[in-house]
Amino acid sequence: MSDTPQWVLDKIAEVKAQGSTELDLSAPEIDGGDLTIIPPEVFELDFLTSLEICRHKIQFIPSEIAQLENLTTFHLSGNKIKKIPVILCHLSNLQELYLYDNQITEIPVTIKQLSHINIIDLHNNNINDFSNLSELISLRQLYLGMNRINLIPPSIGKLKGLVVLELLINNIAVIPSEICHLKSLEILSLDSNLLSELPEAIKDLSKLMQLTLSRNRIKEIPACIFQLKELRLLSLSSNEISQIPKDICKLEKLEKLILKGSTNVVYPRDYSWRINVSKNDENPIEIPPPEVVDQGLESIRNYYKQIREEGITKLYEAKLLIVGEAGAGKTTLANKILDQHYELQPEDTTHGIDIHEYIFPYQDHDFRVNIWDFGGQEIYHATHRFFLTERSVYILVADERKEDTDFDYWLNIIQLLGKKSPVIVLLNEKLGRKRKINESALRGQFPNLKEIISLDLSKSEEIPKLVNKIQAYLQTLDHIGDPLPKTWTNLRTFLETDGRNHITLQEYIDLCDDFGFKENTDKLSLSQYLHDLGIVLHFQDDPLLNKTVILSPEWATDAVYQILDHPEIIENYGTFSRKDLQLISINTAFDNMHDEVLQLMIKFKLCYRITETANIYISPQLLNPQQPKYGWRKSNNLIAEYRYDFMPKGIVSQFIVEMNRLIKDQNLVWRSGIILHKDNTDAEVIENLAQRKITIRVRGDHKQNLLTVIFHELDKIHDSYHGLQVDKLIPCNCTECKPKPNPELFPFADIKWAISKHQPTLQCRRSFELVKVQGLIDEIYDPSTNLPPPIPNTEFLGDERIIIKDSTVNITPKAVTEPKPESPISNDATPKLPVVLTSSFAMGYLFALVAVVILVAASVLHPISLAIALIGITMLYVLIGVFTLRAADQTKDESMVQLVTIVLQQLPVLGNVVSAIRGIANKGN
Ligand SMILES: Nc1nc2c(ncn2[C@@H]2O[C@H](COP(=O)(O)OP(=O)(O)OP(=O)(O)O)[C@@H](O)[C@H]2O)c(=O)[nH]1
Ligand SMILES: [Mg+2]
Repeated sequence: MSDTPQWVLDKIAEVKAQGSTELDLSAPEIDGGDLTIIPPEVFELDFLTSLEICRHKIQFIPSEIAQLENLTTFHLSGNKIKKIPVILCHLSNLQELYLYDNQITEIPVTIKQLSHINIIDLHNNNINDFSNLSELISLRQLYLGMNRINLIPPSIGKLKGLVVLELLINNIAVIPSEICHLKSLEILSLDSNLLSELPEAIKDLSKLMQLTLSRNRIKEIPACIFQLKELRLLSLSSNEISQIPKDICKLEKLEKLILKGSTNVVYPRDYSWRINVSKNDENPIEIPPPEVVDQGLESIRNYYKQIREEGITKLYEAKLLIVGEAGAGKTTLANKILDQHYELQPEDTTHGIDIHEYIFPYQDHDFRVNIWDFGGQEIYHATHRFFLTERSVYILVADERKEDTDFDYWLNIIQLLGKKSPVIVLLNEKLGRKRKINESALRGQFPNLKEIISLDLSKSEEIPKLVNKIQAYLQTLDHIGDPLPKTWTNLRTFLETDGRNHITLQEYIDLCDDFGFKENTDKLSLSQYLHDLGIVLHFQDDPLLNKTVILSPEWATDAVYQILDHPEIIENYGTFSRKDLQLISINTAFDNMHDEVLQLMIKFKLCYRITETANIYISPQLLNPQQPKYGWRKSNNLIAEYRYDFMPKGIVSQFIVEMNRLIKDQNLVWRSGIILHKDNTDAEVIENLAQRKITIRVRGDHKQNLLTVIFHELDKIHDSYHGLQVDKLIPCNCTECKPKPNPELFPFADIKWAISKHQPTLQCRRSFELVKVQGLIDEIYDPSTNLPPPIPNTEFLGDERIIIKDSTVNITPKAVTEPKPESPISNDATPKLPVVLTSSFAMGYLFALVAVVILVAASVLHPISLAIALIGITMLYVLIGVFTLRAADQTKDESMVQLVTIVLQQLPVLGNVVSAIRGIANKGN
């Protein structure tokens, strides 16, 4: 009797009855299918033109395949095929061959017999040589991503009809010049390889519309690219490119230039997350200035147009940031830089930030430095992320006497926010006191730490040397001497002389017009550039704040900090009313600007308005540090966690501001935590700075929904710190963990990795149960929130070829037939033993096995006793298993023999042997 499952026989009968020439036996989910061979009945259907059997466990293609001589489409992706048999090449009518997501290592030489082949998709296999494909002159699309290719054969030039060539995620270091013969090529994907240059011959690909080269080692955009007149999309993110040359303007048809991030990355297949592109994948671009580049391709084109029309000037201006704990000597240092003969005196503590202008001569120019002297008190730390900018020089001042400086925290936050900006540590030996710090360890950990200087600021003779060093580091900043259009520097000089603290966006735009700016993108690029250099403040992404350009950053920071520093507000644990602001009368300069100041604070996530009252605000970092007492039922919670390599201060206070609309009881919000309430559901979110983690517990009717919202908000905050290393952990939902208040947690990175590897399950470390990856995601994500899923499942392919899939799937461009989703295969029909048996009993079985072997080895037992003991242990286990299955009524239709096989298959060691024997038996059939 045939072993072919009934559902296959039914499908075949249906095809015959309908007179269809297409048969699809694919499983809906990866590894979801249970076929280990192509059912023999299929080979009787010699009228088939299309056969699809995807996502099963098929290991080989039998010779009977040659009987299907009418096949034009053969789709066997997502199986376990190791070899393309020669016999397959006899299918001379074949036009489309899909064998992706298999384990193929070689392409047979006979493949050249497929003289009508149009599409070959072999992505995600183990192929390293594809030269045998070179004779297939009818080939239009070739997909070879995710293989082990390190060489493109020169014979590739013979594939003259090729339209799509996809070779991403391989180890290719060189492209042969013969590629220039591919005159029909429109899409060339070479991301995630080892390329540092391209052959000049690329310029001859006159039809090329899409060239993707992200994640390679390119330092300079190869000049030949600028001759590809038809190019619409060029992707270069995550390379080492520092300059976009003006020749980019020659690519008139270019619509998209991708220089960082994964958004809009376009692939013929959905690789986006197999290659794990993140939005932080950038290039170290200096020219044009990053603010111009960030505004997009049009802005880059305008920048060069302006330079062409008006000529250039150079900018010698930079920001020097002095940070450290309160009383360390920052203000004293700032004063010493401004005037080396400055006499030390008792200084008032700095409120917020003091900004000073400092000018020194440099190469016949004035080099202008904006010194930002930060108040050291803890309360100011939460706003650091707005002001600790890139492309600046940092001085971390540490008081040697107090020894209170947390070098790890400061150097980490500077590295996170200042990126490659050089850092000088100044050990201020007040009263000549010195301390040893572990200099080499710090230097190893923080490559941007340039100098550690010990010095007593009261000794004037040591100051000139220090100031010279600071000047030298300022001069080495990459943007110094950047060419800028003349209009930019003219307007910058004008703004400097403008006495106003702030102007409206319209006034700024009018000024730009007066100075000859033509494009709006240029005006915004300039305000962003000045914002980054600390010259103005313009928050372009905030709907209220973007209407004001703050010409005096100090004015704005003073306003904010005077509120936070106010004793009454501190005493009220951060609660204040709009009226209080007038009473405080922080500074007459703020009159009529209270709304803007409040909005600035909300923008900085420093306060929120209590929803139920009209004008009461709360600043969460001033809240009571004491966690309030409240009851929390621990059963049936949804648990999650974030763990940080380095945890910046203020994440939870920003979160509180963002989520304030879900606060039901203001008494249940404290400095490091919050209780949220939504639709009969509560969530507790608590920050633990010492352990560098945030823990989340959710209980109630709509746990997934609330957790989806919490994840979304926290992820948004994390994203605002580009490069923050944080892992999200989500709960295991195996039968043992699910009811527990402390389930096993899976790092989200593992989930992504499992999906990229087509691994449908992960093993719980506690119960050893296999849990479905998709099930883990479903547990934490509620699509009804309309928030983006934790793992993107849609990709947009240029000319509206939209690809929509579940998160574990492959993608097919328009030309390729999409596998039909529905299939009668159940996901996993095999009855499962209870976890107790598969975990603890299995362990017991293994233990007994090892014990018996040791006893034999030690000659305590005779080898015959070993055999008897093994059989005895196994039989005992099998009996228990069989009776358990019967008792659970999972298997009323199974015979005793089948039940024994099922139990044996779930035993460690023996299970593998039984499966192997079954596999061989099936092959034999
Ligand atoms: N003797 C001596 N006193 C110093 C030295 N550096 C700073 N001081 C004194 O230490 C006190 C605090 O110095 P500041 O420069 O105000 O410290 P700060 O880091 O700006 O402090 P905050 O603004 O509160 O963050 C002042 O009274 C200084 O005069 C030093 O090198 N030697
Ligand atoms: Mg100070």
